[in-house]
Amino acid sequence: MSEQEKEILVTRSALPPYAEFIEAIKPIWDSAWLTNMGEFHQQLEQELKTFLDVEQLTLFTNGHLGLEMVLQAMELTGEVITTPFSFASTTHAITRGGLTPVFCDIDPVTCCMDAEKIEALITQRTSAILPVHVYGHICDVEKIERIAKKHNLKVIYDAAHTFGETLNGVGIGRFGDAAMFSFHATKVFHTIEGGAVSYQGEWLKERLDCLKNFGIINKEQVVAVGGNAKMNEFQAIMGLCNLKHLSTELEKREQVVNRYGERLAGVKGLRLPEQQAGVKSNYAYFPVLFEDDFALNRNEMYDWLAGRNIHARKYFYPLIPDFDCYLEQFGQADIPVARYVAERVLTLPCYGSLTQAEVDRICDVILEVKR
Ligand code: T4K
Repeated sequence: MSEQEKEILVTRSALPPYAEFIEAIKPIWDSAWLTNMGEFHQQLEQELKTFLDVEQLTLFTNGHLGLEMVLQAMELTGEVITTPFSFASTTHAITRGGLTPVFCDIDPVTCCMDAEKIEALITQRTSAILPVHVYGHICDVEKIERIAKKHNLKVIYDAAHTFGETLNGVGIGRFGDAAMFSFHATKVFHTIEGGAVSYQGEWLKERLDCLKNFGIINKEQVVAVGGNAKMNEFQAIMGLCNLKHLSTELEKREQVVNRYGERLAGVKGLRLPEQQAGVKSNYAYFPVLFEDDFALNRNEMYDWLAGRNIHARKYFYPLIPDFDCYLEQFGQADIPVARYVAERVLTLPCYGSLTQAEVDRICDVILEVKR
């Protein structure tokens, strides 16, 4: 297969050198300790606390269960204001916890929840706000905090896309009452599957540690209806290895994003992501809006690229309230901006091992059709 025909997927997991991982897992054959908060689990938890610059952090076997369990730990009730423009996990965590999602429209530039539209959605039943730092773009954390304080609401950020990001030098996991990071294989930093919740305060640590281990606190006491969301030792070691190579991965991603910018900025009908003031980016995604004055609409462009073996993704389409499992369940959400973006956005391939030649090939295919 020639370079021009080689399949390019939206992302490709970064892996540590094989020999390094094999060496790192050797101690497991001596200890035979595979899971249940072992030595490597503890080491990764400590290293990530420092790396992410957060006060407290609890690891999970995936980000989704971390989100479900932090909502459970906070004993939320009633309604949770959230975004319709996200991965299924965000709303599923709310509904699986017996809570009702209330969908708030998004900001047209960041694609995060539009903080100006939150207050109009608050009712007597609202207990929390669950925004997403989508694509690694940061929500208006100050405004959201002001609203939450005024109405006595909890704020839980879905920070699945924001590993290692900072806002004005502050770790992104420090904003809100809690933040969930995903360490899925497709993320900037991964533990194969995995995730973590960061938060302030010892009380949440005890609850989360307990909930992720069936609600067990010692050999004879089960104090909560928990589940099994423990990260195993192989996952933790993958994380420890990947952490060592993260800065290289980020540098390579930055080059990919810069190259897209060089090739696609200023093209009529294309809207590229904007760098946010004060944000240290992790270059997780490269979302492009195909506006109405571009030669092809988003769906046509998706097919055009796929026909040339380039597999971009419609993150995030359809919107969550339009999923079959949610249709007509939560009333008509007033979300015109989210609808506009979801119809036009395509996330282009973006990962550290994507070469400049491959970025150029993707851009050539896109630009071949411009008016
Ligand atoms: N909140 C938000 C906002 C999220 O985006 C996510 C996860 C979560 C919460 C939940 O966190 P976790 O519980 O997952 O920790 C992928 C990921 O599976 C999912 O984790 C992620 N969001 C979502 C945005 O993307 P799919 O269904 O698009 O994955 P899939 O299998 O189509 O993979 C995409 C591409 O990644 C493939 O084309 C190739 C590459 N890939 C995939 C896998 C599985 C690899 O290179 N290696 C791999 O092992 O959901």
